[in-house]
Amino acid sequence: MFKTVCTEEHRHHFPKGELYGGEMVRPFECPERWDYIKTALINSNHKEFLEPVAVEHKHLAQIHSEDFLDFLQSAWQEWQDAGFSGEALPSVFPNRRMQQRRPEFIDGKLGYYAMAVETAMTAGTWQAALSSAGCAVGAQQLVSSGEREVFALCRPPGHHAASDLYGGYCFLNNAALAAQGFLNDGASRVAILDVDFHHGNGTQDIFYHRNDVLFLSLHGDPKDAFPHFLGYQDETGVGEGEGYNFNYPMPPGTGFAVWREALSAACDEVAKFSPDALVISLGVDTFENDPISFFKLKSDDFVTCGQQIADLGIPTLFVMEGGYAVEEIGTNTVNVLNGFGDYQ
Ligand code: 7XA
Ligand code: ZN
Repeated sequence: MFKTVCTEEHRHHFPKGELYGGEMVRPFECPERWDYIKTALINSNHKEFLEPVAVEHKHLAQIHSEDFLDFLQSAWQEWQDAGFSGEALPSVFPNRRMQQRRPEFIDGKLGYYAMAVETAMTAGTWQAALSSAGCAVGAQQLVSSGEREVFALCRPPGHHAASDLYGGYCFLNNAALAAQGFLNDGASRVAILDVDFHHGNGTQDIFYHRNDVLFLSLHGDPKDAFPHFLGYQDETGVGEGEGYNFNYPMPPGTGFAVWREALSAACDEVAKFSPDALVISLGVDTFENDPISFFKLKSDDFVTCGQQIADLGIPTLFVMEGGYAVEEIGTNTVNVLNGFGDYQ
């Protein structure tokens, strides 16, 4: 039976709009996702829910820069003080041959810290992001204390957030904070396996120079899929981190047979690394009916995915990332957990 760390505080983040296909639409990343997952957990007898911990500032600052944390906390107020009446969205970016200097005005700051434009901030965004990080770190602490498996039902998600970048619905990198938490609590090596449809660019970037955290990501080829500018196979780490980053990009239409081979290859690397703890960045937007993705996994495939991860025999923390086929998100998520939990 899985323990789940989650909180109603996620509801403080619910922007009305997302820029998609040239128009403002209702965000795909919406509060009902959380509701469907929680209901599926209860229906599958995973009924133990725990509140998040308060993440210490010094822990946040191990993963995110101080100036970025200041920005996230004050962005909404600054946006309002500037007299804007809509939700806070970036509009101008420090692109090629432009200065990488942080502007003073909030419109410029948003572009300086954003890696994409779909993600709006509102009054409760910081509170929700902080509580989501608290779910991941609270769940990590349970695993560090001896639990074999725990689920962090995080919302908003985190894997696109780098040390000083937000976007792709992410503000604080929940999986990275959890991995760092394992190290702080005595682990020597941690692996993060990202099975979300999208490349975990933020997590990769945070640990790219490091050899104490192995990062592996299975995802839509960046040639065709968000975040487009990171996630190629030849990104293998730098300096001490060389050889500790693995990307498995796959083309449109990829089904479970091919996806599973990539999962096996990634699991082989995890086993070689022999980590003390494993963090799964768990997105179920690999599902065949996901509205913004292009893999073809079926609901039952998620059970097999969980079993394959369980085979590693490593204490494991599942951190929720994406998944936008809202009515099936609960079943697909719980299928992974049940596959893992039933297979010991
Ligand atoms: O894992 N990341 C996500 O699920 C968010 C992807 C955001 C895509 C936005 C493209 N317009
Ligand atoms: Zn995703």
